[in-house]
Amino acid sequence: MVNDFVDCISRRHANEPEFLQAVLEVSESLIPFIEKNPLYKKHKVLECMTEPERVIIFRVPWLNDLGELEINRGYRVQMNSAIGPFKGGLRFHPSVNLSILKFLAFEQVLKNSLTTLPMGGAKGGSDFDPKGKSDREVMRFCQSFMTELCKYIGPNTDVPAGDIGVGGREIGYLFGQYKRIKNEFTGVLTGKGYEFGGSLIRPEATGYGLVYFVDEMLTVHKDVLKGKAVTISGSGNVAQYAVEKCIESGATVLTLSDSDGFIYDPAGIDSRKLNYVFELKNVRRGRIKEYAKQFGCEYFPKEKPWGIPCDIALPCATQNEIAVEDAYNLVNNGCMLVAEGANMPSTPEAVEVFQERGLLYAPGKAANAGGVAVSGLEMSQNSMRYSWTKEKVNLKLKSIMQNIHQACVKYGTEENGYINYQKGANIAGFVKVADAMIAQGTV
Ligand code: NDP
Ligand code: 2IT
Repeated sequence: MVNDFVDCISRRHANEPEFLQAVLEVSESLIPFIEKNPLYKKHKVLECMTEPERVIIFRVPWLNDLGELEINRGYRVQMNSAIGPFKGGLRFHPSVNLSILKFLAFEQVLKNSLTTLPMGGAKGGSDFDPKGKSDREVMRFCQSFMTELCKYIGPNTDVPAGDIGVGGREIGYLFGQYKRIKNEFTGVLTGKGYEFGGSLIRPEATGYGLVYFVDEMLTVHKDVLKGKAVTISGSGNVAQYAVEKCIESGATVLTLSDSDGFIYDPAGIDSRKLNYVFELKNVRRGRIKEYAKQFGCEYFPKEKPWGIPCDIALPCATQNEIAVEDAYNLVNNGCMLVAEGANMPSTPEAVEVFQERGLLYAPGKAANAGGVAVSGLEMSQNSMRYSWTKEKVNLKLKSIMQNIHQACVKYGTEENGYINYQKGANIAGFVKVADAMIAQGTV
């Protein structure tokens, strides 16, 4: 089966490298498991899961501030609805294409299953670049995007949220347009403002959840975050709240980055400096190099932070940001744990290095599931027309991250005791979706 499946999938998706990468990574752990469970083989579940239920591609025309017409491309990949309505973020970034969104939607299916909440998997977005655009331009773009997307989503059908380039501002504009067109106030998006149905802790959830997961990984080895040196990439939503939780746990965060370069602050990013980052990135929408100027530390243009010695690395920017040479740098400098805040930030060769050298390595679909988990909790609160306190949502988030960790240990512990979190997350996420697909006769 291994060769047949791999040959077939490689041929079918030769022009979709990121999607192929994600599928091959998952199949490596799943195929031996499927071989031992003939029902999944008989129903060709994996073959079926790698074909989206539906893909929507559409034109997004909008007017810039000069009154000129601009055209972008919009997408929604509705990958799998076996265990709940389609669910997953929207990404606005010039690199967005079908391959990237299919990889993200495929990962989302397994991730959402791991949360134990009833959510299928999807991803969408556009090649629109919000950088350098005025608020009004972003608003007009979001309105045009939603004018088409609203035909295919709904609180019981498909519930989008944020991802790269889509935060509270964009979700607000998208929600407003959906409400205007449909004349319905419903939980059709998550990550909304608190005043109009957003859950408390949703903005914090991915970063906090990542650090809760790291805590669990360390606990297995009778170790703690306190006193650890941490390198983080990115400086957006996930990175910011990962820093906040690291500070709270007594760890020292040394780096942050954006697509232009990274800052190295040997004294550590404290709460005062983090407040500066919040304002810099979320209000002024400036570049991370301004941090170096403000606090008198080093800035490395066009470089990634993986050469800085650390105990723990948390990639929180984008896919394939840790190449094999970065992995060797991390390992040779004494890094003991890598947990992915971003989706698929480590290349397959980098993951091999981590696993061969016995690092604690957690893939994004397990470690960053806190974001979509609290999105699931936002959906529940919207259905009840009720909202829970910060404390309650935070406790639920922590318990979900602990359960995901447990599931990884259950399915991923190898004979020599090494916890292969990648294998554990893939199998644990797969089983629930596969059983639901077979039961519904969808395969
Ligand atoms: P943001 O848009 O808030 O921040 C993204 C950060 O990553 C920015 O600092 C950005 O720099 C940097 N970045 C983006 N693309 C690139 C690139 N091609 N090369 C280098 N740096 C880049 O996004 P999020 O923080 O929400 O998302 C970060 C990662 O986390 C993504 O992989 C996303 O899929 C994943 N994720 C997000 C969740 C969420 O709830 N938001 C949930 C789970 C995972 P610049 O500003 O220069 O572009
Ligand atoms: O990759 C992800 O899990 C997200 N961008 C969050 C998706 C969501 O629906 O909250």
